[in-house]
Order: sequence, then structure tokens, then C-alpha cells
Amino acid sequence: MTSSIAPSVEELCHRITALNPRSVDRPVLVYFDIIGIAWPIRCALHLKSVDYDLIQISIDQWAYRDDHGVQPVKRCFKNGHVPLYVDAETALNQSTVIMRYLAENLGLGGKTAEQRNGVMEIMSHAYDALFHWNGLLQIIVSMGVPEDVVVARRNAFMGEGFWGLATNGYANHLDAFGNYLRGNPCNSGYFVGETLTIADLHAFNVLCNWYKAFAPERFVTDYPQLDDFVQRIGAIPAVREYIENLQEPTTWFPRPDLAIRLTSAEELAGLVG
Ligand SMILES: N[C@@H](CCC(=O)N[C@@H](CS)C(=O)NCC(=O)O)C(=O)O
Repeated sequence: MTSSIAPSVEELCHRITALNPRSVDRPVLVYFDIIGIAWPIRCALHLKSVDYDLIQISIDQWAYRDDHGVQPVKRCFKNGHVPLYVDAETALNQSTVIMRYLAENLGLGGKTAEQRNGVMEIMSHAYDALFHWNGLLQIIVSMGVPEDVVVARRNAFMGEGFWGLATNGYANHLDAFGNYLRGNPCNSGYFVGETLTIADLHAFNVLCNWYKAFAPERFVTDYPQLDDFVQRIGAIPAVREYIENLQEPTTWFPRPDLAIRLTSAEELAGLVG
């Protein structure tokens, strides 16, 4: 890694380690300069017009190693991961906990105890769809994995062959999203209750920016109800404004040896109307 970024890494580390509820005068979110898993957090803050600071970390800053082989930026976080959210009340380091906290404070968490549990159920499923053993993330990251293994994993994820029966991640996770959506007794077009919740934003990110971007034709053909959901959420004026003006594509992985897909500008184009 080039040492020319060392000063920016040092400054970044100072800034991050100084963050705590007593030091911030408005909310701060720390994440990479990608959509990733922070989309629902940023979109919720935008939807509710929360004034906050965004500290974005580039892949070079994250990957930078000092003379001892240590990644100083990664070391700044309790769990070695982003996102981190800090405001005058709290400092939180897990994306779903940040979402739940913001949902409660911003009125996006469900109106009854039953709805709040329902929101967490969808949130957990949305998380599984990326991070579970048959989630999409393992399929996308190809760094250090032999080409034939990448292809075999991808095919299995899409339901092909013997391992397709065992993993079947694409269909399995999307079928479950469909069951949850149809299972909402309010039949509102949202995942829980009659109004938009953080569960819809989390599900939107996973469905649109990950699953649809990964296999757009299959998504539209096999899951029209989920595509309707994506279009519906994407058409909410503040969400639309967020998509058009604030979200950024991932520019990290132009090389196929690093990742096979991860919401590049091309992959984002046309996902919503
Ligand atoms: N359970 C954590 C997972 C966080 C996570 O894996 N973040 C990724 C970015 S999406 C990360 O920090 N990757 C860099 C690394 O692990 O070195 C959460 O939900 O916040």
C-alpha cells in the first residue's frame, strides 16, 4: 500500500477515535464510500431530515497497513467493522442495532409491540440474505478464490446442481421475502403494518441494490411481487431523491479477481423506475 495515504489515515484515525457521545454536537455516521449495508441508515436519516456528519472511508484508507502490518483504520472500531453511529446518547457499532435505534427515535420502528417484533424479523432476514452461510456476500467476494470455485459457488447459489439443492441462496432468501410480504395482515404493500418502517428500507437495499443488481432478469421474471415492492419504495419522493442525488455506486471492485458484482454504476442503472 502506498505511504502517500499515511497522513490521511492518521487524520482519519484521530477523528474516529475522538468520537463519543460527549464529543459530538450532532449525529455522525462512519462507513465506506459505498452503498453496502449503510444504505437504510443513510436513507432513514435523509427521510427524516436529520442533520448529520458522514465520515467516509476509502478502500485504500481501510486497507492501509503500517510498518507492523496493522490496519490502523480497522483498529479504530470495537468489532473491526463499519458502520459506526454516534450521537449525544449513544455510540453503536452494529448496522441492525443502529437501524433499530434510529427507527425507534424517528418513528420508523412499528406502532405496536407485535409490529416492532415483525420489523426485527424482517431485519434479521434481510441481514441473513447477505451474511448467512448461503447469503449473497460470500458469492460476490472472489478475492483469493480460484475461478472454478467462484463459478461453482455462484451456480449453486442460483440453484444449479447438487450443491444448488443444498445452498439455493438466491431463491431461498427471495421466497422468504415474498412470504413475509404476503404475510402482512394489513396487506399494505409494506412488510409490517400500514406504514413505511426501517424494515422496508433494509429489505429494499438487500432486494434492489444486491439481489436485483446481481441477477436483474431473473429477479423481475421470478419475483414480480418483490419487484413491485422495489418500485413502490423507490417511488416514495424522499427515497427517490436519496437514490437520485445521494447514494453512490461502489467503485472498489472493477476487477473480477476481487468481486464478481457489487453495485457498480452500471449495475445500479435502471433498478428502479
Ligand atoms: N455485523 C456487522 C458486520 C459489519 C461488516 O461486516 N462490515 C463490513 C462492511 S459492509 C466491514 O467492515 N468490512 C471490512 C472488514 O471486515 O475488514 C454489522 O452489521 O454492522
